[in-house]
Amino acid sequence: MIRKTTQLKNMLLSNEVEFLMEAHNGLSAKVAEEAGFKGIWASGLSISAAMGVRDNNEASWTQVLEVTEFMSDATNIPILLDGDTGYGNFNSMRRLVRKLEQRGVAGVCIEDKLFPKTNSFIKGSEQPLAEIQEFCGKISAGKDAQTDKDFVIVARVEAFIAGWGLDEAIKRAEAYRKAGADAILIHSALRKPDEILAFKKEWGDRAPVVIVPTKYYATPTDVFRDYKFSIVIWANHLMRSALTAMQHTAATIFKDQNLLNVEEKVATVNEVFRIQGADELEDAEKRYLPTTSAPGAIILAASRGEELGDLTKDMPKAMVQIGGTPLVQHIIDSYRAVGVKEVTVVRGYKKEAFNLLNVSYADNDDFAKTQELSSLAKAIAKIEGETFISYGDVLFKKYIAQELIDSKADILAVVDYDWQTSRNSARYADYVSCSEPQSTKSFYHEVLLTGIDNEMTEAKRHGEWAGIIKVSPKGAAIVQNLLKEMQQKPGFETQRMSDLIRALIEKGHEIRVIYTSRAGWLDIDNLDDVLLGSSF
Ligand code: SPV
Ligand code: MG
Repeated sequence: MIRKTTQLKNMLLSNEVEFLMEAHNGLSAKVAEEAGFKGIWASGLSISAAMGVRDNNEASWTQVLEVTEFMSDATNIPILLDGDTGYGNFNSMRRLVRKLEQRGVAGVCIEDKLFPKTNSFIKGSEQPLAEIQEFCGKISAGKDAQTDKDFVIVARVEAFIAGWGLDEAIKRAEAYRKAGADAILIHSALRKPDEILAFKKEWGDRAPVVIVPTKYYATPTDVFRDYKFSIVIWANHLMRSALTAMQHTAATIFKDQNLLNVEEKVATVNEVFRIQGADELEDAEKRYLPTTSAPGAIILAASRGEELGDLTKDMPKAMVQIGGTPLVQHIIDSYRAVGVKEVTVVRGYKKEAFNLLNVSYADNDDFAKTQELSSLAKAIAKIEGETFISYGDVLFKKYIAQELIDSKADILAVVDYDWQTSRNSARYADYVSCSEPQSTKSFYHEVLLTGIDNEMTEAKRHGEWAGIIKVSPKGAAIVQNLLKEMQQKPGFETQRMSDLIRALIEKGHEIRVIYTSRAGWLDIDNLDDVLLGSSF
């Protein structure tokens, strides 16, 4: 990319009339750039106004420098700073130039008035001008201080403003050119462009000439073209338009005491985010932030649980009270205890009975005709990042959730090695075989799940799956993809979690086993369990 200093220099030297748009902070600088302008005028009037102070050097030069730094960081186009009188003598000017170069500002314009200055449109004729030699020394000092050969110094002649006439203006401009100024800014407060046109006619092409048609705004731009001015500065119009808009908005809201008449007329918050570059930060976060976001949990709670009889007439099993709290809330509490943030409950039967706080819901409205995987599929987008998947009728101890969190394995399943002491051998159970029975070795999570089947022969059984799995971010992607694949095949409606686990094994994915005893979990299968649950 061409350096900003070189861009501004090229604008000064080009044969076309070029334009600088005023800006006074990072936001307005972005607005000017997005509108298509090739360069920015960092106006002293606008910057001071935006700061709520007067254009009389009430803001210190380093405060102005800070503003220009934000403007420079916010844009890719060059900035010409309105440097007033250079904020002091030749020495101040040297330091200013060096600091502006460091902050990426492409040039500075200084005017031949005295510090502290007053805006040219306030009693201009009463304003004293700088002594010519003193001002020339300031220009030379600035040129000697710059390290980038294309940094631009514009000398602003205030002879017309102070009422000194054309000859004085030309005399000063010529002295400043000889002192090293890259261009002359000739200023005028007349409503007609007479002074600046007379100046340009007399001056010819000795050096580029910059103008500020704030007062002679009705002059057609083609006149400036005909006279071969170099740069036209629209010097304060973003600040002034912002002022009008803000006054109107403030008055309307004050009067209405509501936002209805304003909302449609102001930029949306999303537009603010866009111009701030929020997208870029989001991308960068993906690249640079560690992906240890909080784990999530999906709880399958779509079924009625007929075995609980009248208890589930008006509510699903997951909402049945256990010790005064809904069953599923106990499960959520165990998850929260290990740092789970987002909990998704898949509802089906009597879904309106769910009234949990801080959970999101997914709905399997076909719950009567479908099985567990159809419910899981309703929350498929939530199988992302570290995720627990479990049933809405299985209580488990917090230490089990903690053990699952502590393991970095991609897919983990909790297995009850105590299957023989099942309270109710007639109930449905997902029996599993493992690479090894429970032993101290399983403490290190080295045991793999090798099969799952509710009709598995006793000889093969190492335990019963406790209805809980946990996946890492990588494991989540595996499960999500496999579920998508299974969804496409006939018979998906009747498939259970055990079918998913079996499919994972068949595809060669390792499922690590966390062994637990009966003491670690409790599935609520009948009224006895509901009572047991309150002391679990
Ligand atoms: C500014 O924009 O601050 C200027 C131009 O210096 S003028 O206000 O016209 O003096
Ligand atoms: Mg100014």
